[in-house]
Amino acid sequence: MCDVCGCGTPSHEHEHTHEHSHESVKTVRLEESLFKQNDKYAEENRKHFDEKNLLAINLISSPGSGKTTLLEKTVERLKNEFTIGVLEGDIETERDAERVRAKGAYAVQLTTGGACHLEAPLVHKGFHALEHQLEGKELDVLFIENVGNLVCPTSFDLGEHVRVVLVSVPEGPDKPAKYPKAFKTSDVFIISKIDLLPYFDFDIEKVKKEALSLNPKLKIFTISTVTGEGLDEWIEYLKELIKNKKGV
Ligand SMILES: Nc1nc2c(ncn2[C@@H]2O[C@H](COP(=O)(O)OP(=O)(O)OP(=O)(O)O)[C@@H](O)[C@H]2O)c(=O)[nH]1
Ligand SMILES: [Zn+2]
Ligand SMILES: [Zn+2]
Ligand SMILES: [Zn+2]
Repeated sequence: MCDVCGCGTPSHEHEHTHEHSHESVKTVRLEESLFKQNDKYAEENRKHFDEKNLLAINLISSPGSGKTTLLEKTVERLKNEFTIGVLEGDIETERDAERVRAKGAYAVQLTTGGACHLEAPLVHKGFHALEHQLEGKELDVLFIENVGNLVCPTSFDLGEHVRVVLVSVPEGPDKPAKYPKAFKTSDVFIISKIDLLPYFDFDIEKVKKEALSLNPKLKIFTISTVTGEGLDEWIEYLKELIKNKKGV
């Protein structure tokens, strides 16, 4: 699945049975240096964002949970008041960046070319590329849409201030229990596509309770971008955060 973290690499098999201590040591070292490098850049990113009083938000979810659609609606609602940047993480294609650009955001597509998550060095590069588009303007908020995946992105700090995890109603109610790290490391939980609740066996209160049992600090929103339900609360929350960050 992933060229970088090797999350989909099959373990090798052969006939003899010697211990693989040398290989496991190498793997651990590689992982350590990968995370060290990531954390160094994450701190650098956060420093850049803080120097500019810019609020950075990292959105993670399974593929197709509605991250880009929510960003389209969010950009529509915030663009008159704030300057918005978006970094769009995908394995391939420029489509998501084009979608949010069409709504009025400055956007840079980050294609990972195989990796199923974003890492801080690529975000750093993308942020500087985004700055070149601004023509002297200052960003107020930066959304980073991670690659659709509920596992790997949870292990990589991108320098964000707020991490948001989305689960859409058709994905089913078992996601918090199955992917606890996504909920433990996030600040906000969005249940998306709630217009589909009549058609799915999805007990919202139970899902909220399960998520809160993993992380009592989670702020929870329930949203449909089709009916617009829940969008006001999300937008008000963002406005408050952006203003606080700007110190106004
Ligand atoms: N019914 C319903 N469909 C939605 C809603 N939000 C998004 N969708 C649909 O869900 C599909 C996926 O939406 P995207 O916004 O592209 O999802 P994503 O999370 O950005 O997908 P990836 O970038 O591929 O991970 C699209 O067909 C959307 O129209 C919603 O609130 N209700
Ligand atoms: Zn998307
Ligand atoms: Zn990965
Ligand atoms: Zn830099």
